[in-house]
Amino acid sequence: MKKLIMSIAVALSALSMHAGDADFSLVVPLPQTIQAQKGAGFILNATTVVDVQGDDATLQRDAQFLIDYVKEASGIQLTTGKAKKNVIILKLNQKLSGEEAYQLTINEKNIVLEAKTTKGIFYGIQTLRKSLSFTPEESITFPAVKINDQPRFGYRGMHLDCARHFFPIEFVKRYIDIMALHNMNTFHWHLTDDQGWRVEIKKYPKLAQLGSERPQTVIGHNAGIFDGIPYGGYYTQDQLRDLVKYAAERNITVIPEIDLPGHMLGALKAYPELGCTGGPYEVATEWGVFDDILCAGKDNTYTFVKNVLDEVLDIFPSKYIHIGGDEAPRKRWKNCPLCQKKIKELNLQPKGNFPVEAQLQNYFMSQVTKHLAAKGRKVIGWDEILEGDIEPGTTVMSWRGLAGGKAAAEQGLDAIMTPVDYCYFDYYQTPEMPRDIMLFNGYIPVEKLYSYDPVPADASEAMKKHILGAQANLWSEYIIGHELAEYQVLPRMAALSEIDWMDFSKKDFGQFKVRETHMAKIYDHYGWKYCKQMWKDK
Ligand code: TNX
Repeated sequence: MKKLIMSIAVALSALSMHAGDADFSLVVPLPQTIQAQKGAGFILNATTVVDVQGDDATLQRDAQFLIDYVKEASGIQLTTGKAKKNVIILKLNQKLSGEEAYQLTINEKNIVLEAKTTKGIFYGIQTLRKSLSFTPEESITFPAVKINDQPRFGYRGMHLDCARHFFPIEFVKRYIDIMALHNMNTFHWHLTDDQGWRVEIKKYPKLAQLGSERPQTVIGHNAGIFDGIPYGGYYTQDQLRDLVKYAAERNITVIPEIDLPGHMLGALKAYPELGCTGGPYEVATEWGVFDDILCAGKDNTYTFVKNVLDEVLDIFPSKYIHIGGDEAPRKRWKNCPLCQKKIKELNLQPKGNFPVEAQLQNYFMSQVTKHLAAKGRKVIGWDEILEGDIEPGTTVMSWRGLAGGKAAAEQGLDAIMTPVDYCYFDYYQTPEMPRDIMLFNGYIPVEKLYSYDPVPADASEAMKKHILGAQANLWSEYIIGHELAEYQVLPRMAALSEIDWMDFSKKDFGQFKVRETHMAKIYDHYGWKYCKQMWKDK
């Protein structure tokens, strides 16, 4: 019955509307409140002007985004200017609260977009953009409404692994564009791994020269057959700086990840003296976890890591730096005289069920953390870092389920939730058969992801306080080419955006599907690939 009433209501509102009208009920993530106002709506046409109040340069730039979006979506060319009516006003208002909040007030005369910060203005503009029909129009009617909106979480993240497969910088910008449309604000960039080092480091040129190239790549799920084709690629520091700026203009902070002390074969190939055995090492040609990691017993290793990170800090101004910490086997350290000497010197003792080498790993990580803290930065690590003593102020990225987030919060540490069962976008989003591409064997359909709550209602107070938000990861062992990358993240990024933005109690998968049908038109408009399975499922 409820469903029937809903569909009648939707049908009736559709009847009174022209197909090209703006419709805020179709925006993803759905704004927190949309209240209808008395009176007629606003008619936007080629004579509408955008009035940027004040002299904030960022606001000027945001106005240009708005003008570009309207042009892309409808063909209507707006200009900036001043007017009494037929005007869209953008203004900062210190009386409003919320770092990313905005308020939109629409009536016959004008659209007023106000926020405390330019971040809020940017999201208001995204909402205006997503309300458009993306069909050529001469005029667009906006309903008379008042919208008050702000995100549930301050950390809304997407990750991209450019180590297993390299994505050219043009694609990374496209990925940032997709994120911006979905109000995501953090890009976690996985830049180094066993299969390739992808950052130019001036002090250690061999990282890019040798560490970025593998001789060949395994076919399929480590089937033992190789393609025989050398594979490589890295980003210059200029390219990275340009990307940081591009993302910042779209309110996206880039957090670089230099994965330590494991997943380091790229670096070990270039500088074999940094490993326990001294090598020689090869950049990995298969997927998985490898025994050779950085030696924690040599002073050189610490110097190397600090020097590398100093250059990374210079490129990436983010408050957080991700230093990995995942999947580092301690086999080499057990047999390495220098690592064992270090353990003795430091008088490290095993903790709980974990061997003493886990404490050595945490010593290693805490040296790095202290170095970064002295330069005003904070550290994020994968949840394995909880296996030893951890530096205060470290943020845990919880990937192996809820446990990491819980344990972190109980120790008073912040956590970012990226559980493998919900947030791994390298997994399938289509059911068992038929599957036309080879990926990891996990299955995360959009509906399952949509049901995820980073802070469940029964969570402890500690969790409520310390969970910063949710992130999804696109590991790229099997992600070859930008079309597949887009297909894997869409439409799942839209579901993630509602997880991070909306109150859990307001979410409804059926309604999300209706909104997403509209969003798919926007994806089509920009030529982004996406998976259509959600619309095939009942
Ligand atoms: C686990 S999540 C990894 C990655 C893999 C991924 C594949 C994490 C911290 N490590 O190295 O690419 O699984 O899904």
